[in-house]
Amino acid sequence: MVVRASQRPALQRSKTMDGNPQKFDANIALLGAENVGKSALTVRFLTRRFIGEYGDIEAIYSHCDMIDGREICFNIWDSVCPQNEGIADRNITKQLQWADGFILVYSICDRASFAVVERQVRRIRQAKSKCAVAPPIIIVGNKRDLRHRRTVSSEEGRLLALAAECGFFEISAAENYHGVLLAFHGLLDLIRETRAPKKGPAGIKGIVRSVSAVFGRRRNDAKDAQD
Ligand SMILES: Nc1nc2c(ncn2[C@@H]2O[C@H](COP(=O)(O)OP(=O)(O)OP(=O)(O)O)[C@@H](O)[C@H]2O)c(=O)[nH]1
Ligand SMILES: [Mg+2]
Repeated sequence: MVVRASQRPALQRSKTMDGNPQKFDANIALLGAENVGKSALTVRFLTRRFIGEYGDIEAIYSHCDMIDGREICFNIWDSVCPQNEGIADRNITKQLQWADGFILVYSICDRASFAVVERQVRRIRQAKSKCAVAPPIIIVGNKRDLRHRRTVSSEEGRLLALAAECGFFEISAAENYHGVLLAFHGLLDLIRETRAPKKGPAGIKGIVRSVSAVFGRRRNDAKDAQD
């Protein structure tokens, strides 16, 4: 079931700014195996609270905040883990159309959930060829408060992120808000980078400057030779 908690169209990639230059929309999809804490992370980010049990509802939430004097609207798709690979493939197509960036969550005490994230990274990166810009990904190892039951080392998480050019955080939604905030804001920064206009080739002024630098140096060299 998909519950929409926002007024904006659910399956539409966010437009740059809704006509308001001060507003920035970021569509974020949370993916991962069952029970890893996707809903806990979402609720922590939205309300700063950890409530313990969340059910298995799929929902898109909207949350706006002023960050550095600019209104930022986070649209967060808290997904449920697909039952099989076929559904996962269909879902990823929809999610890629909608999302500006992904948070892939595993539990540090559930090895199988890490394997799910490895597959999801591959799936997103393979589908990347269909997108104009590769969507940024943050990998989150959750349940850090249960490190005495850890089955996935921090190193493994970091290496996966490094290999797939993703951000990485190991956090506990249960223990604190700050780590969750860092993960969401880390992804926001990456999304903003993908939307920033790329620098074009040097303009006419740059060319004029470099040409005159070359000729200016030649003139000086010739003058030095004469002296
Ligand atoms: N100890 C601990 N428990 C957590 C943490 N985050 C979530 N949980 C617990 O893990 C269980 C699953 O959390 P959910 O947020 O429902 O996980 P989910 O990934 O949304 O699960 P599905 O929607 O069923 O796929 C709940 O009992 C949470 O209380 C955490 O950081 N530490
Ligand atoms: Mg959930």
